Amino acid sequence: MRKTITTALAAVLLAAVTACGGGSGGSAGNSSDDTITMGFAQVGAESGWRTANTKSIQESAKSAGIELKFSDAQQKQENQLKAIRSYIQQKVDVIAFSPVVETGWDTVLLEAQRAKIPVILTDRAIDSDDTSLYKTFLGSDFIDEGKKAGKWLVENSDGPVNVVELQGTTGAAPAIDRKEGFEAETKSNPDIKIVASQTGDFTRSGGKQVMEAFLKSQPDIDVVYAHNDDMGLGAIEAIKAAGKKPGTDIKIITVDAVKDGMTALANGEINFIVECNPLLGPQLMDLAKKVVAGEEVPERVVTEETTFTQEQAKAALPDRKY
Ligand code: GZL
Repeated sequence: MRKTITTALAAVLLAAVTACGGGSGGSAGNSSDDTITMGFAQVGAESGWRTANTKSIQESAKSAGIELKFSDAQQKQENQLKAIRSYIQQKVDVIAFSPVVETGWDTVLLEAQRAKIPVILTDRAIDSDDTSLYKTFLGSDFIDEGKKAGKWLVENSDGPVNVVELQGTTGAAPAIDRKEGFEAETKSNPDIKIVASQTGDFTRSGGKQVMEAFLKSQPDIDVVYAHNDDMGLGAIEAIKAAGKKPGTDIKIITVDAVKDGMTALANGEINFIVECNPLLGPQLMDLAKKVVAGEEVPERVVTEETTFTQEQAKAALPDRKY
């Protein structure tokens, strides 16, 4: 009798576990049918780039038939950590996120691994020795972006050049790497000096505040290198308020190429923009389907992007998607 009860209990338990392990590809997903559920932990809504990136992810999930759970961390790592843990609790099929900073992710990603939920990094990378913590990283080469900015300056300057740098969020991969790339490219020219460098946190208000301080503390500024358009646009406001002409008295180089930045470039208030493509949604959804199905994916997917001069911006603006 006891044996019969035990066997029946085991069968019930097995059925329960199998039901919880629903979702396609045998992952931990809890979707009742084959619909993939993705938990996405976004950095925030700090810039025009982020807005375009969020729109791309949300629209692509809809087109791909992927159920999207989405959170905005307001640029705080603790909020991203909370969101990822919530997705683990909800047993989503796949987690994707753009790490606001490079460090502090190993523990939560181990929790996802133990829960058998695959993770995809998009936009920004993490600094971890354990590459098994995520399936792939889809995003730009930020060092290359910094090099492109530096190369333009080397090719378009003659004699001593004092540069002030508006850095992105402290500890963020794009901030660290865009600085590294720019310095690597400009160190070949001893006339180019970075006389001041401070974070504006990738926001327009941050760029304006830091530029106001630079204009007071630096007697002779020739160039602003801003790690994104939004900080560059904030710097333009500060430069104008100080009675100077942005793009002429002080040249400006930025990264992103969002519509507001491209408009300032076309108007001559910015001099050069390095593109950083935010439209990662379609590739992310393709990668998610492969990962959930247990298919192999490349460890690194680098997004394609270019650079813009004033003339190129004028030509590109009418068709610009973001
Ligand atoms: C870069 C992205 C950066 C953008 C900023 O991939 O992480 O964050 O350059 C955004 O505009 O805030």
